[in-house]
Amino acid sequence: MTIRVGIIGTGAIGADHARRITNTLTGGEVVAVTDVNAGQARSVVDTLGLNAKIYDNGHDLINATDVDAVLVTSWGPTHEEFVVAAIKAGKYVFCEKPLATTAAGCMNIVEAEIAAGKRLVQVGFMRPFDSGYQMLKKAIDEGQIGTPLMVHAAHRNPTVPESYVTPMAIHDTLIHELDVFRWLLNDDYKTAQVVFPRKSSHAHSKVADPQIVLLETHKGVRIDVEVFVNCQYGYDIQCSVVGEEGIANLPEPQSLLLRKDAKLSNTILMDWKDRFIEAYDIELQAFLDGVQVGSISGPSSWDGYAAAVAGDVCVKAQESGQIEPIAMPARPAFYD
Ligand code: NAI
Ligand code: ISE
Repeated sequence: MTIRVGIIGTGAIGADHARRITNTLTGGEVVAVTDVNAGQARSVVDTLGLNAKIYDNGHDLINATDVDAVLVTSWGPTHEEFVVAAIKAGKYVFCEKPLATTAAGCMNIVEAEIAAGKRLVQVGFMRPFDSGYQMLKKAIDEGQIGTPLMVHAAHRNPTVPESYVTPMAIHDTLIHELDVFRWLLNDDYKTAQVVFPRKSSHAHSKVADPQIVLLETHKGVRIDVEVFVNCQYGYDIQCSVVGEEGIANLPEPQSLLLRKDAKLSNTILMDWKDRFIEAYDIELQAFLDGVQVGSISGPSSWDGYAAAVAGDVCVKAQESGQIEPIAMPARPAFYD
C-alpha cells in the first residue's frame, strides 16, 4: 500500500521532504499540500510534477479522507495546533522540530497522543539517524571510552536571517543538541547556564551571537555547546565525548581531500540540507515504513517535550545569567 502524504508548509524543509518522498524514498506519495503562501505550494507541486491537491489550510488537509499521514513542516509556532488536530483525526504525523515552541505546548500533544491510545507522532530530530552520531552512541554504549564525563560541542550556521532572534538559538538551533545528548548519554538534564562571549560583528542587532550553553546531567556529565549562527565559513556540527578511558569525536562528513595551488584542503558544507541529507532520508523512510505497519518509532512526542523543557530553562538562563535548575518529569510508561 502506498502511504498518501499531506504536507503542511512547503518552504525549505517541506519542499525538501516532498522531493525525497517523491524521488528518493519508497512507499509514499505526496497527494496534498498547503502553505499560507499559496504560490509556494503551487511552485513545489509544479517543480516536482506532483499529482497533489493544494488545500486552503492545514485543517482541511488533515481531515481529507485520501490523506493517510501528515507532515508538519510549517513555522514552529503553528506545529502544536496541526499535530493535535492530526492526532484527533487519528492520523500519523511527522512534525519537524520543535514539536511545539514551549514545553506546555508539547505537553498538550503528549496528552492528546496518550488519550488516542497509540503512538501517532514522530518528531523530526534527524541526528539519531545520522551514521556519525550512531558511531558515537555505539562507542559510548559499548564502553569503548569508559564512563562519559564531558561533552564539548558546537552548532554553527554560516548566517541567519533578520527574523532570527536570541531565544531561537535555543528553540530553533540548540534543540537538536538538547535531543541528541539525551539519546547519546541515556541521561537527562539537571541544570543550564548560558554565557555570552564578545558579539560577532556579523550578527544583526536582535541576536546575541555566539552563545555558550553549559548543561549538567543527572549523572554529572558536563556539556558545553557553542551556538554560533553567523560563523560565515560553513555549516559545522562538532561533538566530542570525553570518557574516563578515551575520547570519541563525531566524524567529519566525507569530503574530497584536494591538493592544489600549494594547499591541502577539504570542503566544508554550507547547508544543513546537505550535512544531514542521509539522516533526513532515513528518518522519513522510517516514518513511512512505520505508518505502513501501523507502528512508528523514532523520536517521540515525549522526546520533543523533554527537549522543550530543557529549552525553556535555557531561554530563562539566557535572561537571568544564572545557573537554572531543570525539572524533568518522569517519562510516562506509554513512551517506554
Ligand atoms: P520556511 O520558512 O522555509 O518554510 C515554512 C513554510 O511554512 C513557509 O512556506 C510558510 O509560508 C509556511 N507556513 C507557515 N505557517 C503556515 C500555516 N499556518 N499553514 C501552512 N503553511 C504555513 O521554514 P523552514 O526552514 O522550512 O522550517 C520549517 C520548520 O522546519 C521549522 O519548524 C524549522 O525549525 C524546521 N526545520 C528543521 C530542520 C531540521 O534540521 N530538522 C531544518 C530546517 C527547518
Ligand atoms: C534550522 O531550523 C535547523 O533545524 C538546522 O538544523 C539548524 O542547524 C539551524 O540552526 C536551524 O535554524
